[in-house]
Parts: sequence; C-alpha cells; structure tokens
Amino acid sequence: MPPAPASPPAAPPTLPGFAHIYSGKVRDLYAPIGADGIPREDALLLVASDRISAFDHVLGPAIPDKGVVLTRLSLWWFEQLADLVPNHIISAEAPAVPESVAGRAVLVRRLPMLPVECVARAYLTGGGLREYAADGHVSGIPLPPGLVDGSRFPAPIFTPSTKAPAGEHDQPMSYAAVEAELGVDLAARVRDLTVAILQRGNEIAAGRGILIADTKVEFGRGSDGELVLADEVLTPDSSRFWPADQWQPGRAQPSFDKEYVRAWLRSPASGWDADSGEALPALPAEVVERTRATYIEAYERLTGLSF
Ligand code: PZK
Repeated sequence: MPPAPASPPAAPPTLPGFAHIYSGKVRDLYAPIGADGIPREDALLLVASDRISAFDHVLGPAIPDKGVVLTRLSLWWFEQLADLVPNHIISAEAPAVPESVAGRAVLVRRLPMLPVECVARAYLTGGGLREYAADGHVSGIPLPPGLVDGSRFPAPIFTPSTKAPAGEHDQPMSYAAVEAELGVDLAARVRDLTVAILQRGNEIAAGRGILIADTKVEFGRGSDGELVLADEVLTPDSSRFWPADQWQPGRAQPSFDKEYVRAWLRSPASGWDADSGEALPALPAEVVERTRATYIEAYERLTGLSF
C-alpha cells in the first residue's frame, strides 16, 4: 500500500495579543498588539514551527522540537557574532514571548529590510555549481578551473539574490545590481559582513566537525542607519551544514539535517516519484525521529551545550 499523502500545513496558531502578518513554509510572523489595541509597528514576533521542507514542499508530520532547536541555535550564533554586527533581538523570553510558543519565538525590532538576500558561499554546490558549470563564474566572480560539487573555494564569495515574491525562487543578482540598489558603500559593507559571518561560523564549526558550505542572511537598518542582522542566522534552514568527516568533493555531500528525509523520499520505500508532481508522502516515524536527532546533534556539536 502506498504511504498516505502528507497532510497540508496546519493553519498558523492564533496567538492572543498578536496579529498574524505572514507565514512562510516553516515560520510565522506576527505583530504584537499594543496597549491601544493596534498592532505595534516597531516590533515583530518571529515564530519557528516544527515544520520541515524539502524539495520545495512542506512535509508532514512535523519534527518535534525543531522550532526550539533552530531558535536556540540562532540566538547562540547572534551572541557569537555580536562583535561583528548588532542584531534585531529584543527578547526571547516571557512576557515578550507568549507561553504557547515559548522557546521557539523571538520578539525582534521591526526594521526597514534591505531588498537583497545576502548569501555567502565557502564551498561550491547547489545554484553556485550550476552557474560554475555554465561558464566558470559564480555571481560574476571568476573561479579556478576543475572545481567539482563540494569543492572549497579559495576564499568565500558573496553571491546575492533578489527577494522573490512568496512561492517563487530567489534569482541570482549581480554585485553591480546590489550596488545600484544600495549604493557602492553600503553594498561593500553588506558583502564584507556576509562573508565575515560565514567565516566566523566556519572558524567555530571547524573545531566541532561541521562545515558550513553556505549561508543566507538578511539585514535591516537601525535607527541610525547601521546594518542590523535580522531573521535567523547559521541554522540548518538558512545554511548547508556538512559533516566534516564525510566531506568528499566530487559528489553531493550528505547534509546534516535533511539527509534521512531526502534519502527516504528518493528510495522505493516512499513510493514517491519526483517528476510526477504528486504530493509528498508522509514521513515514517523512524525518519522523523532520526531527523530530530540530527537537528539536536548539530545544535549540541556547534554550541557545546546539551539540548
Ligand atoms: C522580516 N521576514 C522573513 C521571518 C516569516 C518571514 N526584524 C525584521 N523587521 C522587519 N521585517 C522582518 C524582520 C525580521 N526578521 C523577516 N519578513 C520580514 C520571515 C520569519 C517568519 F514568516
């Protein structure tokens, strides 16, 4: 019997005291309602769900504790990066964060966001690999010949993309287009900061057996115009984490988080045909449990804390 189809994502929970603004595949955004009964314009509540996505779809069932693990990891990284860049966090605790989403939500400063997805890459894979295969460049940067899937770049590179409307894919953006959007000076600051975040991440992760192949960060502007790191940072949902001991350029690398999910979906056991356009099957309990364990392992290895 084929597995049952994955259930559609649950509606975002109503949060008393908050107005729902937007839901992405795996996170929800709310505005706190002020004492006057009007949604505040200076703050947002970012809620990480336990939902997981793969192959551009949300899968079911949820991965228990994923939202808490990713929220804690992001908060830990914000601290590790605090000397490089200020961040948007106001509070991760009660009473700012309501009890029903405790541990997986943060109250943040609502900022004017830069209209650029800031991506830095330390290793070649994914969309970068497709660009490199076409003409030896990634995001307009010429690279040495002979690189393969998983190769480490001579130095990390900045490969910005446009923010696509909901449901669409981000498109690669030239550095010249970033300069046109932000001005030459701000573009250079954003590029250097994005690369510095990935560098710091890899310095810390290297001692803990994890390679961070690439990462996407988002910046807002503070009241004095300074760059403020927003969104989530250096989580498995915004970055590719690879186990260092299995790194082998020349093939797709096992990813720290979704390897069991992808392997099961591609296996005959799932009964799923990637090209059929059919709904993704529900993950079996064993895949859910092993996936939960890999999120927790990434958190514990990186932070040295026990979950
Ligand atoms: C903001 N997102 C993406 C995140 C979602 C969607 N500090 C901020 N100020 C203004 N806007 C944003 C942020 C942040 N972070 C982030 N969209 C807007 C996003 C989480 C859940 F559904």
